Amino acid sequence: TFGVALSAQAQTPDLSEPPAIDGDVVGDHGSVTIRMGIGLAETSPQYLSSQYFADILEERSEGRITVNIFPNSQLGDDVQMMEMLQTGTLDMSYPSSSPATTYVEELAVFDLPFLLPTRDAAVAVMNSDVAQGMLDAFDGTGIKALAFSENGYRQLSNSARAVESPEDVAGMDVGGLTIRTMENPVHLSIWQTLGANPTPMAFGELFSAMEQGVVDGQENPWSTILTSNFHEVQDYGSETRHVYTPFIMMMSERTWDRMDPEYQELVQDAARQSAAYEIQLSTEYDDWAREQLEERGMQITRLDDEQIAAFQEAVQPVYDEWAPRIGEDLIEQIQGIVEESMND
Ligand code: KDG
Repeated sequence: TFGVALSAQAQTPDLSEPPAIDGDVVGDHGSVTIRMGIGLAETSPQYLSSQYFADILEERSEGRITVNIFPNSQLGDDVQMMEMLQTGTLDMSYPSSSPATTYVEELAVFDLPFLLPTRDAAVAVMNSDVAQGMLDAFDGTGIKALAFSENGYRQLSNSARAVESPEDVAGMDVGGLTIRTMENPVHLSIWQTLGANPTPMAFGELFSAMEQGVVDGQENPWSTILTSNFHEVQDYGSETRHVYTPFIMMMSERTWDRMDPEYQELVQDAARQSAAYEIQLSTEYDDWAREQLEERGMQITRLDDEQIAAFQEAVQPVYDEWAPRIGEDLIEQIQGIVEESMND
């Protein structure tokens, strides 16, 4: 309808055009159709960059490789879609790294709160050999991990009250906020430590859970909150930036193994290029999406350094609990990359 078309239009900022598609046309190795399931909506950087991925493959294969994208968790949530990749019932997916820790435990390093203070630092980490090692570690799981991009900095939203401090999350007299988390134990630990009542839940069920009051709130980047229309059921937002979550572009190993090496190389190439474009779009969305949410009536609390520090201090027990399990060496390696990027 008219209203829908208007709001969809309003929900895309003035974004960079995708880079021109370069590289040679590949040889004819037959027709391939790739079904790709994603969690987010058609206006998200995730979808727009997946479309670019599809365009690269289509153009460089002269139409022999087709990618069909299924948005809005319509084929399942991140956990289910990764299982479908393993069995070969789905060709590609694009989950957050957090639910993928069941396959590659080291990915949990990204779930540690306040570890990656700037986007440059996060990108430096994702471009590092350490991160490439995490992608390679999927070998043998039935999943071929192709590239990191970003979901981005997660922010808290809820329907109950403005949150400026850990005490507001815990709610002292009134009780802790009920917060949906991703299916990931470090995230559970973060929200338990802050005094909330965390409930892991599939992303696709989240909107109605908030609408029906099953949970008070959730946490996701502003772009996701906007493009999934969470502001319709969430009055309050807080710019906590508590976790930077990567996305991982993934393919079923069965699909990968069926493709000619030249096609494989093209897919790998297109994944890297579209992942870089996704990070660019996601960056452009960040402040813009927050402003859009404010315009749509969400009351957003910016936190100053001191207020952020209070959250950081409050979640210290999460490090104490998880650092030994994730690996002190790995954490130090990541912190080294962060420091280097901050000194550049
Ligand atoms: O496709 C990715 C989304 O399904 C998911 O990762 C979004 O961050 C997300 C969440 O909160 O589940």
